[in-house]
Amino acid sequence: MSIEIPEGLTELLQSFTVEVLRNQPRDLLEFALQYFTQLKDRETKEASFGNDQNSAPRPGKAVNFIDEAMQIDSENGEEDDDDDDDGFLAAPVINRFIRRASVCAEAFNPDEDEEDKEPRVTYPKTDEQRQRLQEACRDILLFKNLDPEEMSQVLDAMFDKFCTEGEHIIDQDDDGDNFYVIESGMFNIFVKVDGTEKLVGCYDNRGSFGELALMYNTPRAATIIATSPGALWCLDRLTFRRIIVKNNAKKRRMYEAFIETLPLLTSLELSERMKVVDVLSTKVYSDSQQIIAQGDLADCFYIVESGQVRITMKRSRTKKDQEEEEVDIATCSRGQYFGELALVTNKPRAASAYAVGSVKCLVMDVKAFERLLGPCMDIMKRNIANYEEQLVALFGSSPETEQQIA
Ligand code: 1OR
Ligand code: 1OR
Repeated sequence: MSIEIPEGLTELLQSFTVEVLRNQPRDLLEFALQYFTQLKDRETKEASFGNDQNSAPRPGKAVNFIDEAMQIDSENGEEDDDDDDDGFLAAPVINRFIRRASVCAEAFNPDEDEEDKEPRVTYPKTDEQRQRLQEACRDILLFKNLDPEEMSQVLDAMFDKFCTEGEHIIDQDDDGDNFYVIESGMFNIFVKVDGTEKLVGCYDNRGSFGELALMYNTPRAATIIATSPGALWCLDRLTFRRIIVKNNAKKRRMYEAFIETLPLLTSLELSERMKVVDVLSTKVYSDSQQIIAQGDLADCFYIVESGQVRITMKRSRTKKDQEEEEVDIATCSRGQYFGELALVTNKPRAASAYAVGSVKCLVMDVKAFERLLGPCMDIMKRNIANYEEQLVALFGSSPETEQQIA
């Protein structure tokens, strides 16, 4: 007796199996349901764009799509650590896709990018609007690693939104729709602690929010309420994922191996370590250039990627002498971090840092870091005890630094 195996069955099951093994879903049935629904949706979408005249299933092609769609673990919202090129370009949940399409004027040009099947979003802007937008986006960490073409696509896709005092821009636990860049206005951040909302911070006419739910496919982690009239620039979920999340995947691949070697982060889960990469940027310094100035306020810390960094401290020459000299107190090389002390103690910078030769550092913005990985601060706090011992060994006791460490 011969049994006929339908064409495509083997590939279909193979692809599904690969995704199951990659994602290790707890609920296999639910995962299968999502997988095959997305597969079918993709096929329907392609057919309606005229890309697929032949409506027979093409498992090989579909697998790529599912690769993108399923990279994020549907069970707990955590990312799959095994990212590949398209890994983090996760497709949106289907109903989101439909909702987005009805809200935005999307231009689709199938010739534009063969790889890129998602419709491009463009909101026309006057020169004046574009300039304001560029200004608002200048310091946005997530945009820092984009190439000019990607940045231009992001600016095209952004649209403005005016808000009134008291307006809820984001409610905790909702699904993520947009990423927001502040042009003007004040906003409070609330996080639920034991069922009650706690004010954990605010934005004052600058900054951005709403990236976490879009990056990690998780519910909104905080509530954001306008406390004054304001103007926001919004970037839709699809464009955010297509450009920013994909770009982060590149960055992860670049830094994966290095991050693995950092003692500071060894206590973190692999997925947490990869999130660290999402919030870091890089800076290059030339020989003797100052990286940190003692006494300055701090908003980031550094990890040396290459080169050496000299840490110095100002000291009076004698007890009576008003004149100060800078004394070398430490050197940091590849893999070591510095600039964390001010963040942990909430004090100005305790020392200065200078590049020795050319230096490349990973820079961690503390706010981005904290909202992702609060516990890492605790690890640093533990390490700070060492400063006190070294301080005594180097100079005898220094009340000023002791106070900072306390
Ligand atoms: P989202 O997409 O989750 C809410 O939507 C946004 O609030 C979130 O992205 C962040 O952009 C922003 N914890 C979580 N989210 C925060 C926090 C935060 N601050 C701003 N957002 N904090 C930790 C509180 C325990 C405050 C850290 C300074
Ligand atoms: P920061 O944010 O205060 C300066 O900015 C950084 O220099 C500081 O964080 C530390 O990361 C780094 N005492 C204070 N800061 C030090 C020290 C240090 N060493 C490195 N940094 N001591 C030297 C210990 C070898 C104590 C003796 C003066």
